[in-house]
Amino acid sequence: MYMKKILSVFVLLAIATAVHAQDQLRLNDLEYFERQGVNVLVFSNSFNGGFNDEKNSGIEIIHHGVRTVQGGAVRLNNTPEQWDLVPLMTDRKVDAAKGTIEVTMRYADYDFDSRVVVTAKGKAVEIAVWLDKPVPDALAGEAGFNLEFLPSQYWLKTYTMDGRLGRMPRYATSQTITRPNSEKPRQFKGFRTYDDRGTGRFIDPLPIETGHRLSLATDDPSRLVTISSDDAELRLFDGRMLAQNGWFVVRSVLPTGKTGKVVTWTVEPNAIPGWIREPNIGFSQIGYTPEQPKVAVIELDKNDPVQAGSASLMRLNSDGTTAVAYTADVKTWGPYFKYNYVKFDFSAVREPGVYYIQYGKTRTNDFLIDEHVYDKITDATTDVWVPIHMNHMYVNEGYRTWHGEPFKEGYLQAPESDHFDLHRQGAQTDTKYKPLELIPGLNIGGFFDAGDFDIETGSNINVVQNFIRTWELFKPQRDETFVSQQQRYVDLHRPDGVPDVLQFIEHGTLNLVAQAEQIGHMASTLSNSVLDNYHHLGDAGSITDGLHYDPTLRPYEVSADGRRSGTPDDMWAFTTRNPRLDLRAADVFVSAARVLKGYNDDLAERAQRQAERLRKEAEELLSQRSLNRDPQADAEEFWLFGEASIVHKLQTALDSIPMKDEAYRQGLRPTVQKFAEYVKSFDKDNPYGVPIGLGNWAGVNAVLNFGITVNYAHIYFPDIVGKDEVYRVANWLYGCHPYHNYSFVAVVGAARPKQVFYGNNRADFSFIPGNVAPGLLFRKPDHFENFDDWPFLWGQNEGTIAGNTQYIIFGSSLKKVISE
Ligand SMILES: [Ca+2]
Ligand SMILES: [Ca+2]
Ligand SMILES: [Ca+2]
Repeated sequence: MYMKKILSVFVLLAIATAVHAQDQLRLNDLEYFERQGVNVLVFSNSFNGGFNDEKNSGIEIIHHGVRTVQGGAVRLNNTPEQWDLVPLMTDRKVDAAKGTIEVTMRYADYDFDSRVVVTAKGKAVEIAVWLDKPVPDALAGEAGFNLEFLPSQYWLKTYTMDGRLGRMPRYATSQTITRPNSEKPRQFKGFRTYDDRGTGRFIDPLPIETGHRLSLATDDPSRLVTISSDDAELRLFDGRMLAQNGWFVVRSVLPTGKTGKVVTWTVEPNAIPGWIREPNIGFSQIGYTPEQPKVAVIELDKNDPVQAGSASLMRLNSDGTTAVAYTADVKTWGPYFKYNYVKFDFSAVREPGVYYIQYGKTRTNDFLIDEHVYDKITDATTDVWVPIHMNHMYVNEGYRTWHGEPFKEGYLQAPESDHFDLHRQGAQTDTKYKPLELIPGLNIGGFFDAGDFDIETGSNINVVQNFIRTWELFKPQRDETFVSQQQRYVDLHRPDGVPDVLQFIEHGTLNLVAQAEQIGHMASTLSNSVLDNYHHLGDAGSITDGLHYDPTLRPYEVSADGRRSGTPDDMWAFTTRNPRLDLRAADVFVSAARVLKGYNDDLAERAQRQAERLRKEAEELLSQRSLNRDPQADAEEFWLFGEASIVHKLQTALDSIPMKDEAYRQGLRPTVQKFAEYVKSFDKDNPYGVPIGLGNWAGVNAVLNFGITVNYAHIYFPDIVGKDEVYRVANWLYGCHPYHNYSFVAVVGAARPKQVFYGNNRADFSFIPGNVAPGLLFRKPDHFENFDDWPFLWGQNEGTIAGNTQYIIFGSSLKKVISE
């Protein structure tokens, strides 16, 4: 008893010391400020991504495990949009001794430099903006220091500004003014995000509140942040007034004519004392077949001690009772980035039924063990997601219209231009058309790229290829979709006697062949001509007015015959010739001709004819160009020898097996052996056993590629790549991954698929069934995330047409393996 008392005094002392140390924000070895429950990152991620303001950069706060604050930087707008200018980080200095991070930012368009110095001060950080030269006249009153708060984590929560109470709005309903366009800071490359309807004025949001001391989320300790400033006014804005993906913004305008330390804020994110993140039990939401390995991966806070013997599989009986089906010790895998991982193996349980996992106080939702759990994994994607993405069609489902027929006016020859979606049109059109001349016949077939509505030719080639591979290997006869090219009408859940995959191949081929016939070669893209309709959310049929653009009319004016308008909204075809793209198209045309023969003979013949012509012309062009080496070709070859090369090369070889003899197959054995070792290497690389990408776009495509190759390698070499390996990618996709345990495939995952995606209905915080999210986005230096209450970050939530058709191959090959 006595000894025990002494011990507890020691323990209490130790805890008190630890609590005191963890009370303070400290600059850690990974170069961010940390205390238990709070991380403050200062330009660990800078604004240099592919699409300007990706809402992933600047000063960021990860608050009790959720990245709720970002965008901290000198910005030129009250509520910056994606294409407003972002600062280039020109220098970043970390001073461990002083506990400061200093970042220098530059706006080259305005020759404007500023510095931000962030210093830990107890539980808070001081953020100071320094200027060596005053704010340029053109930015007077516009440049300010901004910090952005995630709306879905702050709406409906209470705040105070200088003692005045308020509640953060659920929907954008604050006030705006308009100002002359001449006062608007330049947007990216001079594009404009808005259509001013001929007024010559832009919209500027007014602040919701102003003052010097702001506390946000006073009713939620996990989100409470207090900001105070003596030398600058704080203004609270709602960025959603301009753009649905806007965040709440707190900002202070920089004073004009001043240098030195011009704005000082103290920012204190509240930390819940002793906070420990709840364990995330990763498992497959769609469930498990009785025979397959079943291993849950449990993600633990680094301060959360591993609980021995405490994982159980619980069975929900059909009479309403619950029973322990299995209990085992968890096995430690170890640390991976910021968390610690243990595994719970319940493979021994084979009895079909409804189960959940219990670890300590955490229990999962329920899932099935049953031999049929994989039967329907591709149905939502083929029956719903793909047909909704059919361009140039009216798409109906029951009582609901997904979209009207888009782009009835067709496509114009793009003039020489840069583009906001990473395309360029060179000075030469490489066609017989003059800039802005109508190229006839392109408004047919094809699939929307992703959360946007353009036809990316490269992706559409992939789509047709993916459907052809699916068709030739698995011959899916599923018919749930009515497709009439003559009526330009698609009706979901209405069988029409033709297998849907055949109709999808036809639909993709129609657009690609039209490009080859009308343009003479493949366009790089058929895309928006103006930024203000590129970010369209809503009915694809209303992106353009359906009337031919006539520059002799005034903007918004319609001709007397009602067929032309002065609104320059027509889509453009980007036609700079790329013979390598033409070769890819030629390959897919040959396969399409083979598949479509007997179903649509006319299209099959046209595809074959274009294949032969494109190949001949492309080879001639390439041999001419090889005298003068094409840098783009070098870049492509480099990619092939990069990280993806082993998977890519093996997949290409496996795809040829049906056309080759047994000697060829045997010749592949050493490569497949090597691949099998590569597959196993991921068990050491990370706790989840799949290739986890760390790029700005999360890695689902690489994971799916990997999964397809594992499936095919098992189909052709079951003695080298065992059946157990095919479940790796399925587990990952359907919930066994970091951050949360939701299925990355919309509606697929019995109890808990993700609920929001970056689809074209993202403004409704919704999803299109069958979409596959890119998944887990890595933020430097150690944070993975996938928001399920905020759809607008494309790098984690946007499914693409190429990726989702890749998923169909993955799912079809997995079903084949499992059914055998
Ligand atoms: Ca696009
Ligand atoms: Ca059909
Ligand atoms: Ca038009």
